[in-house]
Amino acid sequence: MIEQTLSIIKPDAVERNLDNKIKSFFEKNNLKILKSKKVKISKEEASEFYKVHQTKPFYNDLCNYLSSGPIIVMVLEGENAVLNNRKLMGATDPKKAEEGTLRKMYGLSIDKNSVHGSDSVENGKKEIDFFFK
Ligand code: IDP
Ligand code: MG
Repeated sequence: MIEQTLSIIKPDAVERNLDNKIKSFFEKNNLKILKSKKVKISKEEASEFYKVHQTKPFYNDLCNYLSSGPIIVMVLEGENAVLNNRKLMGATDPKKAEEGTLRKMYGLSIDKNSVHGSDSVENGKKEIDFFFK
């Protein structure tokens, strides 16, 4: 099934100018970049975006982090885009991510893990609307 998913290049990766490398990695792996923009969001917007994690101990740090610098938000499209993107990203903790995944290649730590990807088609739609509606 052709799906769409939201991808974010997080502040740590934007800061290190990894955006072109990450974008070509997606394109080489059957994910077409339909939309892309660089934005800086407020802490309030980050808190809204990561609302599902509001009860987690790391929520406050996570929202501070996502709003700490420019990010690049993208709509990716392709066959099984949600799962494909999750595989390309690798495990949340870069230390546990498989070789050849974005987080293994570029992630610095569990919080500065370079990329975000939607975890379902349904959440992908919500996340795409959040940034592009
Ligand atoms: P995901 O990004 O792989 O989908 P989630 O569990 O949805 O992982 O968590 C969202 C983000 O919250 C992660 O990408 C990571 O930056 C951060 N995070 C997750 N678990 C922890 C933790 O145990 N400590 C600190 N940050 C965490
Ligand atoms: Mg998640």
